Amino acid sequence: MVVHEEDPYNAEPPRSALAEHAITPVETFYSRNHGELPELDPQRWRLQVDGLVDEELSLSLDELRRFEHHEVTATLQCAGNRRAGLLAVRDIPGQHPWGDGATSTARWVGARLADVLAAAGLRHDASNIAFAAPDIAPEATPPAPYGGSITTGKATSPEVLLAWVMNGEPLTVAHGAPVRVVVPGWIGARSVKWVERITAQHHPSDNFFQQSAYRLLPPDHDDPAPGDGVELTAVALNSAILRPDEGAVMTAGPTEVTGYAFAGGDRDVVRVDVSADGGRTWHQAELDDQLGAWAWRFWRTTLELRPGEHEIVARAWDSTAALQPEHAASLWNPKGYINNAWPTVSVTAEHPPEVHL
Ligand SMILES: Nc1nc2c(c(=O)[nH]1)N[C@H]1C(S)=C(S)[C@@H](COP(=O)(O)O)O[C@H]1N2
Ligand SMILES: [Mo]
Repeated sequence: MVVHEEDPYNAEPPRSALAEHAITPVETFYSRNHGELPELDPQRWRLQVDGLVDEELSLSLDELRRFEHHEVTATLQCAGNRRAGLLAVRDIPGQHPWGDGATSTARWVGARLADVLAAAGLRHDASNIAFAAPDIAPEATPPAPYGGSITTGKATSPEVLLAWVMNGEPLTVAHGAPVRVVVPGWIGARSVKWVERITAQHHPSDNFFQQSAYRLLPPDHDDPAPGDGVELTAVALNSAILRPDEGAVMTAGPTEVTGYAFAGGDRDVVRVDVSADGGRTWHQAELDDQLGAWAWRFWRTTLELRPGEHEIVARAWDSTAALQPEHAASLWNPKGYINNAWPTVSVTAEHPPEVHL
């Protein structure tokens, strides 16, 4: 793993490791933590459901597991994924320089948040569902527990889970044990780990990570107040080249190029173009089978590389016919979120060794 910070633990898999499996093994899955990992006792853990509900609930893990179980294959993607590309435009102090690996895909099993909210008698006037966790984030002023919220419309969609299983195994502490929220298609920040409280309310969460972090600010906005900028919700259409790696040196000839593409919200990836000449000419990549409506799509193509330097570029299209933006420079923002510019890697193809007969 490429470790950006030991404590709290923040790490992403290198491109080559991410490319190996469309369902990311737990030990390869990126980790994004804003505070020290809380070790919760699953026997004593309870989930409070309160706010605009007819009947408040306090569920033990066993009680939560009595709700119908559902499996969803979902990609989590941090809003800071590919920030390194924005840092190349202009500095972003105090933020991790994530590469293409602050995203991973798993099979999650849990109860539907919709079912739990229905059991509590969710009131019609609730517009937002807020989540609270016990881990303390020092970056909040003053230091405060992690939290966030999603709209009631999303919260009552069938894909949103309170999950306790990841890839067939009990959820690990690093990924939110005993129970985390999984909000497929939305930025990773809303998939609150170690969730302890769910509150139905008239407004978004007032947590630091809803009001101050994970908001898109204009480039010149350097002294933001809580609530400034745009709250980040669905993930923007994005892609990355996973093979070959940046700076690779290979023998000229047919070269396999692979990567992922992910369209957040309820959009799908429908096309990926790949160029071997910096975007002058394009080939359409083959898309791997869809893993489900909420997962990334791996893509692959073979480019014929002549001896010399090449700039490989990719660009994805989604089911609304939207294309990724070309340049990171137009996307730069003070916190370095959602860099979804066309990914590029520079490689060198060498003459094949001469064969003397
Ligand atoms: N309680 C809590 N939940 C959290 C976080 C956190 O720091 N604390 N990080 C969020 C962010 S920013 C992301 S991108 C995802 C990362 O999930 P992972 O570490 O399982 O990959 O968890 C989200 N949920
Ligand atoms: Mo994140």
